[in-house]
Amino acid sequence: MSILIKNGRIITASDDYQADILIKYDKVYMIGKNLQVQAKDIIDASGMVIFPGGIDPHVHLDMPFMGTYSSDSHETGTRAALHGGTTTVIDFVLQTQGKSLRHALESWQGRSYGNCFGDYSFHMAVTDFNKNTKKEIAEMIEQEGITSFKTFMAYKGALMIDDGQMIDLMQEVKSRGGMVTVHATNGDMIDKLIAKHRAEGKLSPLYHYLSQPEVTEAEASARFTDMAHYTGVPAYIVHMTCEGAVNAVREATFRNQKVFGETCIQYLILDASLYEQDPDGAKWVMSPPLREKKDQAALWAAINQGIVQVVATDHCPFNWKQKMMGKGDFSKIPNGHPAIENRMELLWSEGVEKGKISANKYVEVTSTNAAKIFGMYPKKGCIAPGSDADLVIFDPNKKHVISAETHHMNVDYSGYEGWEVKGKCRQVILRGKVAIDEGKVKIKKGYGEFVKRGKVSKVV
Ligand code: DUC
Ligand code: ZN
Ligand code: ZN
Repeated sequence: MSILIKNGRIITASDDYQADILIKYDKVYMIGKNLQVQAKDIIDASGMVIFPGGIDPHVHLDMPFMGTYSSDSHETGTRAALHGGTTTVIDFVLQTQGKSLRHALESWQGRSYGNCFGDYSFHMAVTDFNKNTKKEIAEMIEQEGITSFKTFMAYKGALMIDDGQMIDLMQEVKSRGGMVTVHATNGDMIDKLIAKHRAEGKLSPLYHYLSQPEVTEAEASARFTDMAHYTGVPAYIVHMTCEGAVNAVREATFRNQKVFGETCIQYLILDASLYEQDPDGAKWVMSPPLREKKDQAALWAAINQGIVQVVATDHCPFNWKQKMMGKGDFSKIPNGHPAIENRMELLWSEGVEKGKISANKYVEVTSTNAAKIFGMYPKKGCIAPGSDADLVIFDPNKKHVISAETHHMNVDYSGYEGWEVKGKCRQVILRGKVAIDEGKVKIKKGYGEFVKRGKVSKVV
């Protein structure tokens, strides 16, 4: 099994050059100018750019949440991801408070195993850290290849841990070579504001936004980075949305602390004015909420400054009927936004095409940095001999319009309906197989493999 891709413009996190790529079996075998080699299949990539398959390290597939389940399964979610150039996702296993990590892992394995089109891995969300859970940390890292542990500083009573548990968890994870990640918002403040708005009869989607002001995220981000500094654990803040959170991470980097930042595509290009629509604003009810234009500017700058290293999605789709569980009460709207399929094309169009980030930076934040931070590099996240042949052959000139009518995610609306995008994935290759060819799926359910990840890498 071999594929020769000819005449493409190869873009990695560091390089940008014209060459041919020979794939043998599941790996990149050789890269060179005008390769004179035999191959079973030849793809002419003239006029195309080729970059490493996208890695989205923040998705919630088939996740029980707020009285329902996110509407993309591992099957539909990873398939939609492939359509949009994302070849690997990292999903979140959620511990049920009072139960073990193993119990949660088995439940996620049961729903995902044999069902994925694309490659996938898991973070473990620790929602109840105690002496039993503590024993399981090493087991997750050593036996399961789950090396990152997610925490929530909000969603009290369901997911949140307190600062005492946080410090204990950080110490254990550090001693075992893992990383702690966080949903950094001040849960108590948010709960207070939600209760206040509800008591005042302020129930429209706008009050979701007004219940989570910037300070709730800035404060928690600073507190988290301080705790990570105190314990010495490598740390990662998911879905940063605002200037205050960026400043907290910048502050931490002054003391040369290992702290990484992620934002999501929606926070770069959508803003809080969408919440003025009622009930349509429910489409953008996610936590943290969309912010202001000044925050978008701060996030783009933070990407270029290397403070934010990853652009993910926090893909957590709910159909409109599910969203309308919160009709007349914003606090009951399931939080989440569908974007797993749109991230790569939107970021190219809004970021590279509009001159906000370079093409190399694009590869860094959509693939390479996530591979490095989460222990998958150089298997994933680069185009080099020996790496998995996960490649996107991308037509930078092809325009298209995003719509729920044509997308592949299992959700009946799009947060980007009518949005014109320049640039489209033409072929998506996963471990040496063409998975998507001009919009057609060429692989079967179950092709996607679980990726066991390494300990926190020395390459970042
Ligand atoms: N935020 C969301 O919007 N959905 C899922 C979980 C989260 O933190
Ligand atoms: Zn979150
Ligand atoms: Zn999330």
